[in-house]
Amino acid sequence: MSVSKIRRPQSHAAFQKAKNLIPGGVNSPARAFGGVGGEPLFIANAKGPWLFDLDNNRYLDFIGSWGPMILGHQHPKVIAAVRQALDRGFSYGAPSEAESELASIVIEAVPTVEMVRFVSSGTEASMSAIRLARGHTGRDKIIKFSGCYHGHVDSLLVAAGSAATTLGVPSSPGIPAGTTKDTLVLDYNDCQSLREAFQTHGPSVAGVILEPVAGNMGLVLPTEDFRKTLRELTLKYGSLLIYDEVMTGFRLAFGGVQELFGDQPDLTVLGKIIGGGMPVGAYGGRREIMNRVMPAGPVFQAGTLSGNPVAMAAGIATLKELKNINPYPMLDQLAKRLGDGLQKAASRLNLPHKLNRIGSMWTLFFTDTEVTDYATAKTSKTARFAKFFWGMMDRGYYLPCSQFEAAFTSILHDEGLIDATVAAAEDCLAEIAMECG
Ligand code: KE4
Repeated sequence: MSVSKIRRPQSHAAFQKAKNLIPGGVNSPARAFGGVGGEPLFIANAKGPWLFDLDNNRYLDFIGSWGPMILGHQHPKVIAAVRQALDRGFSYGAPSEAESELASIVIEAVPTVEMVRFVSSGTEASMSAIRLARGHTGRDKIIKFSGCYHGHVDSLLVAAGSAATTLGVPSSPGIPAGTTKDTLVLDYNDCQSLREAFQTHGPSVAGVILEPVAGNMGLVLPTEDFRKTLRELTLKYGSLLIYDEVMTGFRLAFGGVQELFGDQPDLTVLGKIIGGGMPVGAYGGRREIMNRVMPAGPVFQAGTLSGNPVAMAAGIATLKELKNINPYPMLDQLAKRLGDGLQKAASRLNLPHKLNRIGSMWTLFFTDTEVTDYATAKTSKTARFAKFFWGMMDRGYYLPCSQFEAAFTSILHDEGLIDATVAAAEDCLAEIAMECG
């Protein structure tokens, strides 16, 4: 597997030390560079659109903390809000008005959310939404889709069964078969298997959870038919439609995918941007459903740092700024400029590629197959992706360290930076084309 041409001794030393203290030297496998080889860089600090590693190399940041940093790093308004919050204390274990303030902003922004509960991660939010769907419907089965990731929720860490109507099996040690026996895994954008699954299991399906625009298999868009079939079947069988907008919420529009497409899910899962880089997750939906959550209702869910006042302050400042500047048209135009540039470069080199993009989320796949689900995403030549990843890293551009992740631009990725990225990519892709012969 290709790796970097640059030595980074400080990162290397930090990684050796971390590996002795933390499994794999990282606190999340997504950062371990497993999909691209080599060693993870250790970041010293970040400012604006830039990351700086321990060896004082500067990188244009295309992961943005896996989505949250849509305003770039250390946005002055977010910094000021966090500083003010710190002067009021870190955590109370009691309600604070900041929680209602962020809740009001989320409720006003997301079309189908009338009430919201804050937690500390997207995983907690997905897990709680699943529990609520089961508690609200009194049913057990959940449908998810291959390639969609909703956090490390036991019942969702499941490999597809052999047929569309076959219940899933655990995809990780440590998860009892009983935990995933009620989870069905279907293919994204596959309306036929969705119909089959509902014909077989419909009356026992509590909910269907999906990324309404998928980022965790690389960027994959839903077809209109898929979105409409999801809503038609969940309404017909009385199952809840759960949009996991942890990545897309406040990213693709202020009201997320459901604003962009006009969809009406029953529950919405949020995270990332709503914390502005601090640990915040949320789940929300119609009042009649959300009032089933304890202490208003019987469905249990709790958390020591849920609604943490400092995290709330970061989220409030971030969402207020997004509402104030409405960056989405500009984000779309600049990311289009980037995507068009990458496509032109790869095409000129006759390098098989597919560029999937929506707004400021994009993925360059190294395949000549249209990427519409996990199976087609996996036709990408990941060895070429790894070469691209390290070639761009060595030129000062930090891409997501996996073919199966979405890249993000921020409001600070201006035309000059985008054009410089395209120029670097042309150089990098030419090297790959040369090596491929
Ligand atoms: P967290 O528990 O990581 O806050 O959120 C889980 C989650 C839920 N839903 C979606 C659509 C998500 O993308 C995520 C987390 N995303 C990954 C990267 N795509 C986080 C990176 C990591 O795990 O370190």
